[in-house]
Amino acid sequence: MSEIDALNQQLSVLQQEALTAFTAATDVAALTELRVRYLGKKGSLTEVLKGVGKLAPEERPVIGQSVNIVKQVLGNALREAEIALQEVETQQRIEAERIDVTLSGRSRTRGSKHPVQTGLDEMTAIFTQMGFDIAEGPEIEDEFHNFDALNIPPEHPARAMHDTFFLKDDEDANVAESEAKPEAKPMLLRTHTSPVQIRAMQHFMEERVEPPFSVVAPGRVYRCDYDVTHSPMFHQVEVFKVDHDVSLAHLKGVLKHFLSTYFEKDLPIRLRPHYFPFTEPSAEVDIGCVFCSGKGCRICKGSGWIEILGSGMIHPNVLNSTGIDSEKFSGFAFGLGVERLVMLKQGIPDLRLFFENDVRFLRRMGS
Ligand code: 2U9
Repeated sequence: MSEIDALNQQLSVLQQEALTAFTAATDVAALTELRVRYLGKKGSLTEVLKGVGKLAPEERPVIGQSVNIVKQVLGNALREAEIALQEVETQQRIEAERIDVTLSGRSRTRGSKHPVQTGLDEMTAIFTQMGFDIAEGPEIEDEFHNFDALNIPPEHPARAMHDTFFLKDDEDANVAESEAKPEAKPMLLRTHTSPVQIRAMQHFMEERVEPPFSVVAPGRVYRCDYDVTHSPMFHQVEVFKVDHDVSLAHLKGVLKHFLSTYFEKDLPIRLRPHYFPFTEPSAEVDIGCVFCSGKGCRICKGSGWIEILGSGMIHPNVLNSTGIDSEKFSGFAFGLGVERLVMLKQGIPDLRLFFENDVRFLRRMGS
């Protein structure tokens, strides 16, 4: 047999052998190995090419062409086999990962609104329905808005350190201790939402808006206190109305509508004289006991009445401090602790339950 015939035969055997191997491969990785073995730089085809050197120069291109054809045939066969195997592997993966739609679903636990937030929203809504505007303000306040403007004198016990959380000087200005200015004004966590009312009044005056002003201010407040009925953070709703000739009768009418709507029954209310620095006259407001309907029980300590909030006619000094002429205008204001009202409405015995995050409580009370 001539050299060229021998080489051609070698090529044909190689092609057959490779094609058989390709068909037998069961995965893409095996095919990759075969590609290296037959078509790689050190593969069988390269081996065959080494024999070309023994041929006469005019025979060489003939074999070269044959080698190229074999290369092409094998390349095509490899690609086809690869596509087929990839398809099989994809099908196998789909099969393995198939979702069983008949399995029962995994349920997600649903969150709910915190009972205090529900109360806050319900109360605010009653006032917006009566035409009051909602006002919000900063929880970090200065002494002017939290105390001075509200006619609370420097020696008043509400200013004492044990009631108010003051911020350190360096926290006020948000600068390093070494850079803190000694004259920086003291800042505090607001102890009531009244500074929001002051800011609202100032805003109206700056914008040259004339009364009537009707504002409801809901929000978080802070006092250094913790027991069955007190928490260092709690929520207040405060309301004020300023206009010509606003009287105690307007106050009582708004209170009566608010309390009967919130407690969902026609409750008797009474005003007892009291003292607050920011109102004159001032009154504490009681409702007929929601538990015994006024007959007298353990909750109302036999009196038939439950103290619910503080109120009064805005002190002239307070009106004047924001630039409202107290000779021309008068106003009423009242403030309430949201947690206390929610506790009474829902029969919750301990204020601390609101802040312990026990899901059994939150699930039962959530909405
Ligand atoms: C302005 C003028 C007067 C709001 C008022 C009370 C009485 C009051 C307490 C109830 C329970 C706070 O959460 S609590 O401890 N509030 O007794 N609040 S009069 O008087 C104002 C507010 C703003 C400009």
